[in-house]
Amino acid sequence: MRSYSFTHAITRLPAPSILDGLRAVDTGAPDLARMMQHHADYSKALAETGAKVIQLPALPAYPDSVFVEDTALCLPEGAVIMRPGAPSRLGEAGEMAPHLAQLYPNLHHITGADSFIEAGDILMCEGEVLVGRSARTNGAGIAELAGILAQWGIKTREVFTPAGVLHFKTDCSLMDAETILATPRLAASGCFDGYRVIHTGDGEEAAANAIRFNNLVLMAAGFPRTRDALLRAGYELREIGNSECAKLDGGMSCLSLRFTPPS
Ligand code: CIR
Repeated sequence: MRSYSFTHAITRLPAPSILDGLRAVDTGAPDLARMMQHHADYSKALAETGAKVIQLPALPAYPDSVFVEDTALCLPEGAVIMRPGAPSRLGEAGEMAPHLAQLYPNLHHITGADSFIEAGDILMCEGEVLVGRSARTNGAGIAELAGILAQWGIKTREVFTPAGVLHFKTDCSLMDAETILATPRLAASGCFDGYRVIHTGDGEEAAANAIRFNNLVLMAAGFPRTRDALLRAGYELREIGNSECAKLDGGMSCLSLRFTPPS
């Protein structure tokens, strides 16, 4: 299953400059030591599935660089380096490119001066790729990505991110080829019609950003109603502390690139 079976993940250690990371609402300074502990738990869970986890060093020049997901989309056919819509994050994409170039002979780049796209807005499903327009991702960015994916025979479907939500995947995650975990406000848009949808629990919208990685579902700790719904559905869960990344609007998906490079 290309949408959740992976041999590799890339993570990046948080830097002390994380204190300057972007956030919609200031709920207090993230605690770097606690974030490092959560990050270690996260990497350990990924590795537990048998995947190779490549941990890149901290990049203090980019306060949000721990959120590597936004820099690239990696598929079995090739990888695409994004053009983040947040000006302070634009350079993170170039920092990721040489690492992916070692694994992908087929490395593409979003290049248009008016094209902006962050991979937090991209949900890779089994038979299609959903891309949400957001404050970080615009029509030109989506069109450029869709052109690259079309060369590989992959269908792109544009969807909308709810107002005030950072990224499309802030509000949803793929659980398996047929199943999406989503907030009721996003699922109500109809974008998951045809999929089985598991709703996050009442008041637990922040649990929607989870990941399926091989046999495991990694979810943020502290959301008992969503956890129980996923357990009832039969998923093998790992709850990971996310209190510090949450202060920066980050969650489980943001912390890694997950992929199987071409052999
Ligand atoms: C930002 O605002 O860009 C970061 N503080 C959080 C990025 C989270 N990334 C993601 O949802 N993929």
